[in-house]
Amino acid sequence: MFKMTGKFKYRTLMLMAALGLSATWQSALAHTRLKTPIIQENAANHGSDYNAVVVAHGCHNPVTGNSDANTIGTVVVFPDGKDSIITVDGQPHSGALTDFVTNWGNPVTKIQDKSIFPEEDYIKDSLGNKLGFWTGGGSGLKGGFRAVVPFTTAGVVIEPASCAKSVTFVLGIVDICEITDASKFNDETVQMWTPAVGSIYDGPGLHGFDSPATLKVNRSIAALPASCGAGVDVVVKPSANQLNRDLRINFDGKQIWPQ
Ligand SMILES: [Cu+2]
Repeated sequence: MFKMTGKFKYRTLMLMAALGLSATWQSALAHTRLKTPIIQENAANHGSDYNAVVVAHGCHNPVTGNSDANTIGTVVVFPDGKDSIITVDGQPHSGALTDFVTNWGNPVTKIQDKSIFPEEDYIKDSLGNKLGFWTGGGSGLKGGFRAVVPFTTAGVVIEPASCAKSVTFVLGIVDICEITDASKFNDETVQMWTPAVGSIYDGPGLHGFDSPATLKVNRSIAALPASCGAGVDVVVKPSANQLNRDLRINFDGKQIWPQ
C-alpha cells in the first residue's frame, strides 16, 4: 500500500464516508474461483462452455501484510472420474461416475492466452485425455491485479435414467508464488484451492484450506424420472491419488513444480 499524507488521507476518508464505503482498503474475501461456476447440462452449441479461472489475489506478502505478492503460475485439474470421490446428497456413492454422467473423460480445453503467463500446457492422463492445464512464467500476475485464465469445458450429459438434478465437479487449483517442494507450502509460497482429500495439496490452516473452486452442472435435458421425487445433488471430487499425480507442472519433460 502506498503512503498517504495526512491531508490526503483525511480527504479520502471523508470521501469514503460520503460514499458509504468502509475504510477497508483491500478485501481478502475473494478467492480463486471459476468465472461461471454454474452451467446447464450440455449448454452450448458444439458441446463446450466458455469459462475461466479467476485468480482473485496473490499470496500473502509479509511486507505489506496483504495478499498482494506476485503470482508466477497456476495449475488446474478436474476430477478424472475414474477413482474420484462421489457423494449423493452428501452420502458416499460406491458406484461409478457413469451412474450419473454419460460422457466425462476429456473435460477441458485451454483457450490459448499468453497475456499474463507466457507458458501453458495440458495435464493429461495416460490415454491423452485433457484433465487440466498449467500456465506460468514471465513476470506473472502483479499483486493487486486479477487474472482471468480462459478455458472451455466439454458439454456434460447427465445420465437420463439417473436421479441427479445436478452434478458438481470439484477442482484442484494451486496459484504459485514461489517454486518450492511440498514441505514449503505456506501462504507466502502458494494459494491452494483444493478439496481436503488427503493429498500433499491439502494445506491445513492455510488461507484456502478445503475451499476449492467448483463447476456445478444443472440437469436441463431429460426430465427427472417420476420415481426420483425431487432428485439428488451429486458431487465429484478428485482423489488424493489423482491430485498427487496430476497437480504439478511438467516442462520440457521435467517436473518443475513442486520441487
Ligand atoms: Cu482469498
